[in-house]
Amino acid sequence: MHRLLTRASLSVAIIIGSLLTGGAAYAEPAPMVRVVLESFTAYDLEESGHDEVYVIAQYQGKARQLFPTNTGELSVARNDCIYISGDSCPAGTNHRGYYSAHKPSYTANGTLLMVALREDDIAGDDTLINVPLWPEPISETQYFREEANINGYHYTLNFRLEPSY
Ligand SMILES: [Ca+2]
Ligand SMILES: [Ca+2]
Repeated sequence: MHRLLTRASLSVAIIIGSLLTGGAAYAEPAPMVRVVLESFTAYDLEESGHDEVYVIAQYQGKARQLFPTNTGELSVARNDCIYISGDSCPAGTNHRGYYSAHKPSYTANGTLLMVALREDDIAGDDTLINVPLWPEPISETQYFREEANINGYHYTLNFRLEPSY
């Protein structure tokens, strides 16, 4: 009887082992996430005439500017859509392309990561959109579509998190 049980346990172990091997064909969740800026649109400005905007990622007390890549900020007018990657600009907006952005990777361990669209101002920069994230390991890209239509301005911000190894 003891011998039979051992044999049964062994065959179960072999079946489980082959299932695990099959499972390995799927992508393992990545230990890091990469922030990829796609676009943002200024439907209505925070100031009159032009806003001077930039996008940053904040992680563990450090800010990394994603856009523009040469630091500083970009002057945008009402209805400008700043395109970097991903979905095309909404119909009726003024498509402004040929831009690139930094794509930093962060450890996916649930630590707070904030992606923010900000407006340069002498009296302290204005945060137009702030997206708090607590990234966990992912195996598929996650898309973020944020919109702020408050305090007299109206912006959208599109970015994605990609698995990063
Ligand atoms: Ca301002
Ligand atoms: Ca300003």
